[in-house]
Amino acid sequence: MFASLCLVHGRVSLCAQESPNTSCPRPSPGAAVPEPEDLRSQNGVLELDLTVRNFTEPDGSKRFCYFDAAGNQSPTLRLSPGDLLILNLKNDLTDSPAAVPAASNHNHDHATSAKKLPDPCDSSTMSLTSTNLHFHGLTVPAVCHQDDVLKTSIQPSDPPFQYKFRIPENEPPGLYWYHPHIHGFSKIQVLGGASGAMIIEGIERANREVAGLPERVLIIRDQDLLNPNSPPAKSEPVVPKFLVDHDGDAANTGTGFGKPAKDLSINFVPVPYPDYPPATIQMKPQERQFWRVLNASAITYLNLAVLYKHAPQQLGIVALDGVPLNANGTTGDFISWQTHLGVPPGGRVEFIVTGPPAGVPGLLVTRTVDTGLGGENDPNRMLATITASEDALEPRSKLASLPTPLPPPAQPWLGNVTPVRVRKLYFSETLLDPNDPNSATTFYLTVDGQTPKPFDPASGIPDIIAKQGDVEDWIIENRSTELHAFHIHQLHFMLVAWDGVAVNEPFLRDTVNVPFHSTADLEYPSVRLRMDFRDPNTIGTFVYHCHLLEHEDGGMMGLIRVEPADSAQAPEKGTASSRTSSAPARSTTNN
Ligand SMILES: [Cu+2]
Repeated sequence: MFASLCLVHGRVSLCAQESPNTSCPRPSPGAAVPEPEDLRSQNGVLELDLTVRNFTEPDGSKRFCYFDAAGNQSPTLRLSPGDLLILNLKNDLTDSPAAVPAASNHNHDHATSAKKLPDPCDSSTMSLTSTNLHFHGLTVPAVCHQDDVLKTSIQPSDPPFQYKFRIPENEPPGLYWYHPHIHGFSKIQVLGGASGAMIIEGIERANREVAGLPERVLIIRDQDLLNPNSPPAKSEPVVPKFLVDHDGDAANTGTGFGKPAKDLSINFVPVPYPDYPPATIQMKPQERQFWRVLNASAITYLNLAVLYKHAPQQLGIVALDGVPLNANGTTGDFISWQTHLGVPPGGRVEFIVTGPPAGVPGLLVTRTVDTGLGGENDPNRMLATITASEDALEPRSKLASLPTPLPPPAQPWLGNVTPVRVRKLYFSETLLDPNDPNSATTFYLTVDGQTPKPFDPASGIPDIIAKQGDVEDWIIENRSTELHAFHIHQLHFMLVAWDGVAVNEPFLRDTVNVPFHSTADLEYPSVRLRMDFRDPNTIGTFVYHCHLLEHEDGGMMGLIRVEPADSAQAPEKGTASSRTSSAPARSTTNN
């Protein structure tokens, strides 16, 4: 069932639903791209009630939706650095299948006890109806009521659970997001639509090129195919055969065509296979706008392009993963002009786009991404038409025209800090039956030298112990034949080298692709990342993982403990001493 859109204050919006208790309304294919509702902090505080619900729609699709108190879905949370967020999350999920049994030494018996509910701050309950929130990209502490995802688990019987923390004063202005992070159930909830944007205000203070621009938040999500049994459109070249990969998704055809692993939606307007009827965006002719795009897909990579009369347009990247591109403080109002923008699941890209001239048809598309022999199929497809019209409504939000510049960063640029140690980690996969490519896959993210095993939520033993205040280099290898997206909570990192070639990007990321392995490779593909543990909030125990959520749910996750600077080093998994190189890496290219 699709809900119609409605006009609120003259703008297309997702309507506040009359009965959000009975459905999870979504726009129809081809609809105008609605803007998520904005909830803004006032007098330094944003307090809101958010309810998560799930429904099986008449078409059989499983949806998960966040509603605010007014019934708006997935509102955008807008706060400034220093503001207080108070978010009361009510879990109204239903239809619990059997909960995943937690490890025997944990308090799993609580999960089935009607009388004695587990403390949501110390619960190991992991089921389809458990939930919590991760604030992706924020450098806030990984503690309960803030950004802990390891022990925090909220059950439907719990009263509203309060998230309460201050946005750090030094949080870079940009696009962040919130989504559930229950191990084993992240994919189904996010794929069902449980995600929303969060904006730390003030990007025009970091880069004056965007001052005064109208801004548009676009959230690309993926979902199960609406028409899984349809043949491809007749306009497509014939692709030899359809295979299914280890995860049961349509396998990479390597051609840019064929059945996608998942459908995409843009602000919940579905763009279903096989014809990809585009959603619609109107702009005033040749108007400059600032587009803030979140890839909230569970497994789908994006490679965005804007085409006018089939010609790719220049898109001016201002920020990636919530951090302005001029973050190293030396590049002024730097903008990187590109004709296509790769965005892994979990990643964000914020860019300047100029609307088409009157009468010129425009298209927002995602081009194919080669995810490797073992990867999913992410073919070329349309997302939205862009039509120039003098009558186009302005987006709801506009950046300030006369911003006060941000103060310079208090710490030395990460790229100028010598790492105190180098660690190597690697992504790998094994098949239950090595001779059967369709047998079950186990996913690993292993510290080199340790024994690969899937993430065990009950273990609590860190795979890596780091010190607060340190900067380290991590080399992440990919020993599997599919692309993975490395993400770590609580901090941003700098991409130092890509596949052995120094890039020394003058900006930061929190999610990065790690290229897939081919049998012809002499070495495993890798990225080298400079990891920043200097922020006082980057402390405690938290996770790093692949942001393809079926990989994360399947075990491709590890645990890091960042200890206070003055603490004695405790052992990591296995024997710690042989696991890390203590030699400082003076060069970023020699490894
Ligand atoms: Cu992965």
